[in-house]
Amino acid sequence: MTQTPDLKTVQNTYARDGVVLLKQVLSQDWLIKLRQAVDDEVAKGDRYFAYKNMRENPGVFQDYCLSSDIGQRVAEVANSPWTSLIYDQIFAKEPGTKTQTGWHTDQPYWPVSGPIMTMWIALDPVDPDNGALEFVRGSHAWGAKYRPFKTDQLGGFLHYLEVDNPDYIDMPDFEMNRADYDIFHYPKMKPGDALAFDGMIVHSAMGNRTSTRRRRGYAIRFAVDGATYEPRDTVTEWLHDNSLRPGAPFAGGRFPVIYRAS
Ligand SMILES: O=C(O)CCC(=O)C(=O)O
Repeated sequence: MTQTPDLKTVQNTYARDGVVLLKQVLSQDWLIKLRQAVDDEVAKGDRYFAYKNMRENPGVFQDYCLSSDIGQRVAEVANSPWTSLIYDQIFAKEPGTKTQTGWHTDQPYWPVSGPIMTMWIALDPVDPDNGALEFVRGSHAWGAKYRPFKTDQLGGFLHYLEVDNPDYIDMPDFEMNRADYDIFHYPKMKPGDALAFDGMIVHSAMGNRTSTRRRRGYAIRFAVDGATYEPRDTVTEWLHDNSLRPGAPFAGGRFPVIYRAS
């Protein structure tokens, strides 16, 4: 039987590696509701990256973000006195979707500096056959701000954005040079398990090589203590909020504080 690690171990792993597996974050009730909500959304037939910010509209996603214990979980893992909500996103890699989601870091796509956490919640069993996420261990701590890029439907590289912006550096070819990096994945996630990972960690997702097994992931992005609002360039515009002052804590306005330690 796998033992659930204590909170200190979880915090240390997250701080050291930039990612940690959390067992059974969802109750059965939320799992059923979120699966249905994802299916309703995906039935609209949009593109892979388009299913985002559902939590801004009333419904299951908003209910989950605002009324479950997820904000508290985030605060605990990050050792933060508060959590605010940035946005949510569905990643449904359906059977036969062989494309690898390219290596990237998330944070350069958002108007924020400082500590950010994604909770990527598995709604199906996830393993290397149907699209496990891969991480470069510890890369969140490198301080490398990689140039954002445009992708195709499924996350394959198309071209760089902000090409003349000296704030960014080009990303090494992690795929070609895998042996040079400490790349790892969690071999098995159960429905309801979550990966908590840092906004600066280098990661990708394998293709879904199965012909029958779905791989639905529900990712929610959160800010924690130390995160500040930094509206920078065109890439991050869709998350701008003029009610926040540049440099202010990333909390309030469009990004409600959903948990505060009492
Ligand atoms: O689930 C995937 O396919 C990709 C997830 C990802 O890259 C992310 O959540 O930042």
